Amino acid sequence: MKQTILAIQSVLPAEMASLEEKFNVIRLWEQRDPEQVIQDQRENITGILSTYDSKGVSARLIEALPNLEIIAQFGAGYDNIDLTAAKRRGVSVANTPDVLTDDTADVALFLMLNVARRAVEGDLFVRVGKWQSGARMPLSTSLSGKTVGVFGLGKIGRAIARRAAAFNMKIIYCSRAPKNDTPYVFYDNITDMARDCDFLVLACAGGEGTKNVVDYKVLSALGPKGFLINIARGSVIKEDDLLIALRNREIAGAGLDVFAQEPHVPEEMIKMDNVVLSPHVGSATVETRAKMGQLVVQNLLAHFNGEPLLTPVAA
Ligand code: 8YV
Repeated sequence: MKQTILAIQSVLPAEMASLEEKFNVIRLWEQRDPEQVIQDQRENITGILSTYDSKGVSARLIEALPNLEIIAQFGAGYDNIDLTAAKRRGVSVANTPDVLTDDTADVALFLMLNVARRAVEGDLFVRVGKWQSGARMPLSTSLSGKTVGVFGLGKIGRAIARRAAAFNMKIIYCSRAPKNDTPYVFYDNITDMARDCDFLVLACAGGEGTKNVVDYKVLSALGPKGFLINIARGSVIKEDDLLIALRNREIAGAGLDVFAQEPHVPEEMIKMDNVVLSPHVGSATVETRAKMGQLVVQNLLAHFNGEPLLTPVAA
């Protein structure tokens, strides 16, 4: 008998098709009354396919599904899932790390290049004809020779560090504990690291442990020549403090792929010329989204075949 999977959001069509071949899939985003569908199917649902950009997998949802066995997250981060509730109910959780490491690290680099080298501004400068009419683009800032401070030296943080090293940058990092397999200098607190770097790059996990870590104090330490880059989670930054720092030019600029209340972006930020904005696209390539979808399907199949998950989230 096919298991029933509650898909909160869609994956790419090919992976959706392979999911639907093997499971009964409830396409929740297409339902007129999702709450009612969950209520009607509560006994049947044994798996959830979740994504970060959908509503979270709350304790309430987990408790409402008495036969739930697995939550397969389409993403590396899983701060949208109530892990405590999953653990309490003995529900397994899987995510999709590794396959998105390189693409997400690329986004950190493109944000650094964009904001420091004024790429978006330059594009507009040509499009509106300013260059053609003799105006001069303001000068930008070099990456080469500068210091990158990576907050969270996990897989993505390390991939960012490797790329930054290829740009002739010095790497320092801050994480819970020093890593003895890297040549980079360790900092045990983000404020000190912010003081010593030119680009503060956030690559940590989201959730309570990193909530509002980047506040006014950290931004002041980064200073008027420093850039803030965020490819982690919007929750890591106190967005109001960032707005103050950007407004008063207390930092040089920011490159942001993630925001506190996605897809909402503060109105004031949209008007700022010292910010490059990106709509949470770290993993958003055709290649990576396909690999993520395949991994989700493989994790669900492994679970229901009684095999170990390919990429389990530690309980
Ligand atoms: C999202 C991400 O999962 O992997 C993560 O943690 O933030 C992204 O890859 C993606 O936007 C799909 O929701």
